[in-house]
Amino acid sequence: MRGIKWTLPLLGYACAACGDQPVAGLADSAGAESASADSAPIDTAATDTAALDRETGDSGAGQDSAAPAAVATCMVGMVPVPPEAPLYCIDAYEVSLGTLSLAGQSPEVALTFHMAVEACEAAAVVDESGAVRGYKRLASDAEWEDAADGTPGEGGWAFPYGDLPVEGACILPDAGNTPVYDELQPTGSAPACVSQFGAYDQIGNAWEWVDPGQSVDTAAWFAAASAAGHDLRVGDDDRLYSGDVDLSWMNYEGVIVTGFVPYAAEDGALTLEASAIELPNDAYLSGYLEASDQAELEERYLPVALVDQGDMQLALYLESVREGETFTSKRGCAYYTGTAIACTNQSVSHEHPPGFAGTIGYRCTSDPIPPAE
Ligand SMILES: [Ca+2]
Ligand SMILES: [Ca+2]
Repeated sequence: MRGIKWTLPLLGYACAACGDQPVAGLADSAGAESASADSAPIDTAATDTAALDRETGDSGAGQDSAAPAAVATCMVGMVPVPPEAPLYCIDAYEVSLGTLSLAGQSPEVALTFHMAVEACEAAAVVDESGAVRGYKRLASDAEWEDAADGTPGEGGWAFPYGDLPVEGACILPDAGNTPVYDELQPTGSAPACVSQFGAYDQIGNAWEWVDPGQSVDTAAWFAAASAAGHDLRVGDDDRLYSGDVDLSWMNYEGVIVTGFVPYAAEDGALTLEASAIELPNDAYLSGYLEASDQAELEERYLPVALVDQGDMQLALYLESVREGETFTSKRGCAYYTGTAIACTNQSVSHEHPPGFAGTIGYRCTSDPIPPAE
């Protein structure tokens, strides 16, 4: 029997007061649901003015047909990336009040990934005349990151405000990961936490759902894993077999599974020995299998289930019914987890299933509005 070295800390039942790490994210299910109840009054005038200044740098753009150098613009509340030749627009603030991008509001949270996608796709892009010019979409990983790092494509700052962390700039816990805030803060209330393009609170305040544009593709996972040298096979009954010692399990439902000692049985069937853990009633855990070199597998995760075999033995099965399931990204950390050093524009977590509804907000992007003919 050969031992398998786990490469991830195994996670636990969602804890109400997790001193959670940025990668864990399980505390999203705890607390903060009441924050949306204490929204500040809307200051649309101030918001609109600020947004317009950022969007166009020219309040007449789009209306003056004689302006030869007109560029595409963004609707009120969105900022162009980059301003000089917008590739896309992004909400300047975490979404609040349904689908709006406004300063001074409590961010929408407790939505699933699917709900965030639908909310963005239902939000009209409206031009200065009030005409609908299209609809928004949930920010993709590339869009979200470039809006934060200030450089479209490769490169950019590590933090919205620069390349060095500044404690207190964004709405995050302190350097020891002890919360400074006990609830979500109004959007845009940290004046230093703004990117070069004018997007506020990408780091901190609410976590944000972001679309990685990937879904479960079992064949692609096996091909990539094989190419990377992993020995992993699936039996006729979907049970997984391996002589590989470099795989790890990532929990899917927010269940604590510390205490597992994974090992490969004699025939190579992947099995976890559950010791000193509290199994859920059905002893069925749905999650992902990942390899330690996951980045080289292009962040593909294999959908697997742990199935109780009795005697505290859990077998790993491929969960083929999840083929095509959307992956999710979660970015930016939150007021209750992460630090100024740990939470960068480039950090990304993929651990939540698309149906998870915790303390995660979102922001939308859109195509720019073309200049008037
Ligand atoms: Ca970039
Ligand atoms: Ca945020």
